[in-house]
Amino acid sequence: AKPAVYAAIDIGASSGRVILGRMGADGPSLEIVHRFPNGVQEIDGALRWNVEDLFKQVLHGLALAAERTAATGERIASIGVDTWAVDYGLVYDDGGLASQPHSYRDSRTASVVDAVHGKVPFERLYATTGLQFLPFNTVYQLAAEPSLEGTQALLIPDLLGYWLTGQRRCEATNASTTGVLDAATGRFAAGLFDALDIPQDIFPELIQPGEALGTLLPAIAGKTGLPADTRVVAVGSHDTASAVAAVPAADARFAYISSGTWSLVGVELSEPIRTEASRQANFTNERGVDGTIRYLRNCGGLWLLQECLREWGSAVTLEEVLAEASALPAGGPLIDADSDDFIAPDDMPHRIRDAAGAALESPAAVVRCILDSLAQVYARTLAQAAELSGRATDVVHIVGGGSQNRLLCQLTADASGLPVAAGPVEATALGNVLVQARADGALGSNATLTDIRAAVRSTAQTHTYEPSKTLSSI
Ligand code: LFR
Repeated sequence: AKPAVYAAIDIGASSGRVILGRMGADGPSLEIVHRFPNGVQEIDGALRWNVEDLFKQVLHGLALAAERTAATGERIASIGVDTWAVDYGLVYDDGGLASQPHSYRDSRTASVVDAVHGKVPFERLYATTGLQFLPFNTVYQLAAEPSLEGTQALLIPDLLGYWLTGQRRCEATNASTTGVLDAATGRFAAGLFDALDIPQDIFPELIQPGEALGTLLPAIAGKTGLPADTRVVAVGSHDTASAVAAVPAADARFAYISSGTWSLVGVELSEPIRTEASRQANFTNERGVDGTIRYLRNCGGLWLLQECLREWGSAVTLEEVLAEASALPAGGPLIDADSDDFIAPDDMPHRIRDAAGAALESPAAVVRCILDSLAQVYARTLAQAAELSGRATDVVHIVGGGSQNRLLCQLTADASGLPVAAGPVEATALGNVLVQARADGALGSNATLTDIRAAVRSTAQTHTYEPSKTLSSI
């Protein structure tokens, strides 16, 4: 019999993909069967995701995956869904959506943060959840809703899973970004719900990565051409959890940067850290696959570059502007790439010039400023992560889109003084596929995260950047 195939639905802030993952004799391989754009849209006076459109794209991708596997005689063993975190759709009892889900980039929470902290001071929130303050954490978004009555909040991957299977659950790694999950127990903190006037049943029951969510609804099986007994399996549905699961680290002495729209910079721990120093440094304790703690800081990311490229249009290509930026001298102007001022879309080059207090005359100068600044943030955050956690690190793994940005990787090695192992670019999809494969028994019995990472290492291409004083080597 042909080996089983796993379908990963992986949707980020700027694009989504439906991917087939195969477990070959020498490790996993991926085939992208459908790619579609995503982005925040101004809908009904707010920044939102058009999640109904995304679901249509998902179904189209699954139909292509069904065709593809029918042609090769393969069988799709399961489907897993991951997306960005914190955002959700409010669903009525009858399954209808109250409105298109808000994006975390919408400013609606600005006016409610104080009221939330008035009910439960941030110190207490952090002592329980260990979650870093971000103005868009789910807890603030819920407070900004005109009404929660008669609805349940389904995080975006859970919403897509519900539409595929009819089953409502709240996947645990993503639940850890809501701001109401207890970091130590991994359960919802009932006391916080009461104190914040959030209905106890606003989220459905938790589900852990690797557990089966359900099988396809007959209508979905009909639309996609997949067998109705095709299973949907919970994965690390927070994209960062899947990415970290697929960091190709050989031992525990590593730090990681999941570098995409955002940069998630940190280490993997077995217990949360909720000290005063950790709170001051705004470090977060998100949950990873197998109950691990992703002790990290959410830092600014390639969003700044993406927004500039969007503004510049076809006149500027990424490859050319990166080559020019690499040729510019080190020591140029810096911005705080981490500032909340860059969360909203539009007019990014202008905002960066303002923040830099420099003319930054060419696109290359703007790009160099962004990348120098990101590398500074990375280096600072890596040092903090090591200090706060006591975890010694010999290497920094950069995974995701940023792993392909050679200038960023080299600047990070230079600024941090640590070797950077870059890749795989598709860590998130690999983490999604491998958690499914493990649940299907394809990694042997009792496979751990270490085995998942060994599987990634067997096929992933990584490139190492040694710290240097000059950029002449790239
Ligand atoms: C990355 C990510 C981050 C989260 C941000 C908003 O795609 O999931 O981990 O902080 O998006 O959800």
